[in-house]
Amino acid sequence: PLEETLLERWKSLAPHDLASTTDIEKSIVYHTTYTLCRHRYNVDKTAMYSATSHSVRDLLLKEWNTTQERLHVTNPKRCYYLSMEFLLGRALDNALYCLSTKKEYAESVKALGFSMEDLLEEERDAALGNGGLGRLAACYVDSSATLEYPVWGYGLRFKYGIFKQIINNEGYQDETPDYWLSHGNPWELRRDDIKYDVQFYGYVATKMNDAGESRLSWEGGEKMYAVAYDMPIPGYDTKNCGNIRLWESQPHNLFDFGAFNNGDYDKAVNDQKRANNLTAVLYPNDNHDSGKELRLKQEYFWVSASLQDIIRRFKRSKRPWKEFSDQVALQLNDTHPIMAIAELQRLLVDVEGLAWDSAWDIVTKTFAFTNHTVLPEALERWSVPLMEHLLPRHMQIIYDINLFFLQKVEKQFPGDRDLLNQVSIIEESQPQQVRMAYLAVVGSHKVNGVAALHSELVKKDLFPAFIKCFGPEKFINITNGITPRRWLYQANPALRDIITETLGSEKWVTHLDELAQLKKFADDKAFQKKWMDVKYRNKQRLAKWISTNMGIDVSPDSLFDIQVKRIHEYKRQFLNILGVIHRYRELCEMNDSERSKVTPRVVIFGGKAAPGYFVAKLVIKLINSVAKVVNNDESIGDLLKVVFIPDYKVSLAEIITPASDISQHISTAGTEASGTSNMKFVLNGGLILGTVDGANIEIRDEIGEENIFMFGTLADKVPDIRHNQKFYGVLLDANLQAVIDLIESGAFGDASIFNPLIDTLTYGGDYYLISEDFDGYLKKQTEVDDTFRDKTLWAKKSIMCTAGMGFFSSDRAVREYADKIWNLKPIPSE
Ligand code: HBZ
Repeated sequence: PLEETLLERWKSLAPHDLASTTDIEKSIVYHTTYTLCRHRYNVDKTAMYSATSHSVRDLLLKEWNTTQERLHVTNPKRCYYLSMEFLLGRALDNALYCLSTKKEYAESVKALGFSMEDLLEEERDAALGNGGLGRLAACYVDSSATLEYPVWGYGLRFKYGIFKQIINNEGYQDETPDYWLSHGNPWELRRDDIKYDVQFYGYVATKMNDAGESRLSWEGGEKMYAVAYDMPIPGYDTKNCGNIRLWESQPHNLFDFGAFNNGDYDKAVNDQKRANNLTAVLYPNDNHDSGKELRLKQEYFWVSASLQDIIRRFKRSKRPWKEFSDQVALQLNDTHPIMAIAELQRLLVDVEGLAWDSAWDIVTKTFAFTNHTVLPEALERWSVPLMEHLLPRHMQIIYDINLFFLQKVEKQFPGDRDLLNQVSIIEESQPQQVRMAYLAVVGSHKVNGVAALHSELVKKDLFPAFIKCFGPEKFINITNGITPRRWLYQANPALRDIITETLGSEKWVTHLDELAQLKKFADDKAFQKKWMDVKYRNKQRLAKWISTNMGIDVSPDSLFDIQVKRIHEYKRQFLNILGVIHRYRELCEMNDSERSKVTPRVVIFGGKAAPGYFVAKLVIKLINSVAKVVNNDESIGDLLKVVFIPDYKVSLAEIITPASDISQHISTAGTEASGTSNMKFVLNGGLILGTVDGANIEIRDEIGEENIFMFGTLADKVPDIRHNQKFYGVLLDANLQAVIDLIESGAFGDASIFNPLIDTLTYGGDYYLISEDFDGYLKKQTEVDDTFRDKTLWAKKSIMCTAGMGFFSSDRAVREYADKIWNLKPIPSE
């Protein structure tokens, strides 16, 4: 450390704020010259975006440093959010708002000959996630930073994020790699000094420690480096700055000179290739376990590096190990980081020399687990032979964890063999499997679901036997939330401004409950007009995007009906497109007078299918085939348009979300754990058409059932219906049969290609209950059409939607985590 007098000198020289637009201009020119090494004759939009971002990053780093200093001095309990995915989207606009300096930067950029809008469009999305789970992590770090909680995210720095989706000429999805770092990434900081060894393979040996006791030790195998990259996460209206630390894999032996000198060049580069591969790409499956060795390697690599980093920080505090859980809370975002449980136990026992029981006590007080799905195909299981091969010592530890746990259960419920089988972490299949979710339950002090219904299903369907062992208190609900900063303040400036004007302050941005005051204005004609004008402008903005990027003209006077999310059978985009075909059929049969009464509609889809998910990809193809026919049918005109927006991502969601009249959240009841786009649409004054599933239920309770269109089978009826279908087959709804007939007639091109999709309705049962729910769906759609024609009523509903959304702020959700799970207090920046 530097001496006192030197410290003073450093302080006096510390970079100052960029107080004037001239300062900002200077800073941008500085970065253009010295960071990018560009001459003023050679500055394009990309360079200007980068220089501006570096300038803004300076401001963030200043806050980052003071935040770290504050935490260093106060040394509070900290929480680490372990998430394989952080679906952050773009950073520049968000940072400018958080630092309340957007206006000044826009002016400076303009003075230098550019427009801020153009620069914002230059930024590539950080798309290090699949969907809801990854975006949730991004919202939670935003709220943690804003609320000044000492929370860091830990994840992986994938070179390639989720693939870029292209819709080819035949209407199928193609995938291309998303090399998001091609122009560099001004929002990250590589930390060459923060680097850990991570080991794989090898064997377990018995060794003597200094005290002459024998200890098990993991030897041999292969090693890689994990190198840290930090991404500062600005808080809104605070000087606090959060952080996401992402690990990149690097070869351990930079070059095998032995092999090289022997002329074996291939072997020499082998190590490097393997290491570079490890964090190269994010697995593109959502809600589906791939079971691949490389994935398990990624998972372990990430949790091992993160735990080493966390332990190093803890050790600096010189506290005894028994205080670890007073200083550290670890939140496991789904089963992906569950190896952390075995790894912490290993580090404490094998490396730090703690007794098994003391170590296990620490582990179970430190971890908590969030479950995001009850779909069986999504629950991770790893085969025992694979685990023994890749992580031999961890496999032993998992066996021991299981043994001690089962012994306890046996003691509590003597002779209950069934119970032992039900709760065993090891599944007795061929080969044996490690049930990661069970390991999570045994190794955590709290398990939470992500919406009220889901949390009930977690108890009832996933872990019933564990309730017997641990009691119900271990299982809690924390309903998801979204950050109002990105999803209203930033994405919908026009709505933001009238809300602020009406409420008289911006307090709602961090106290979303304030929106309830809008209810007073729901019947106010002048306010309704302003409100619906904003919606109209947002629809125009989206229509313009669609026209420019896709060459399809849609009218903002039509009802905009949107379903954007990952393409998955359980989310039932198939139901939506079947409904569209039904609508088209009806339109075709109408005369002019009947048509004149129809509510014109634009049906918009967006979302990626996992590259290996055949049926989901066929749904995309069907949507595009229908779109082609409908959009080119001149007799239909504006009465119906169908649009599949390619490459749906966070930055597109920011344009799409504010533009909906209706959005669809129509999963088979009991399958969508929560959903978070439903919250985004309603927050922006969009009504929703949804099933009685996930957070739709709580949205209904908050905004009032008169403001939501709900239909469909209830979750508790689903199992019986599926069971009956097995015996009696599926009787297709008559309207649905007519729709299928139309597809099979070749109306949308070669019908045979859709057979595998149509088969999912009948062959072996209609698992997602499309036929069962079809009639209710169509009826609700008719109600939507009728309601939309009553502009006053619609405006009122739209206002009531936004007004009722206070509860769904991620600020509320993060506070709940802090209070109910992490036992964490904010550390105020001022
Ligand atoms: O998590 C989603 C749920 O489907 C959604 O209902 C919920 O709102 C959201 C946030 O809680 N789950 C995912 O997005 N899951 C994944 O993306 C995923 C990715 C890789 C996997 C498994 C699941 O191996």
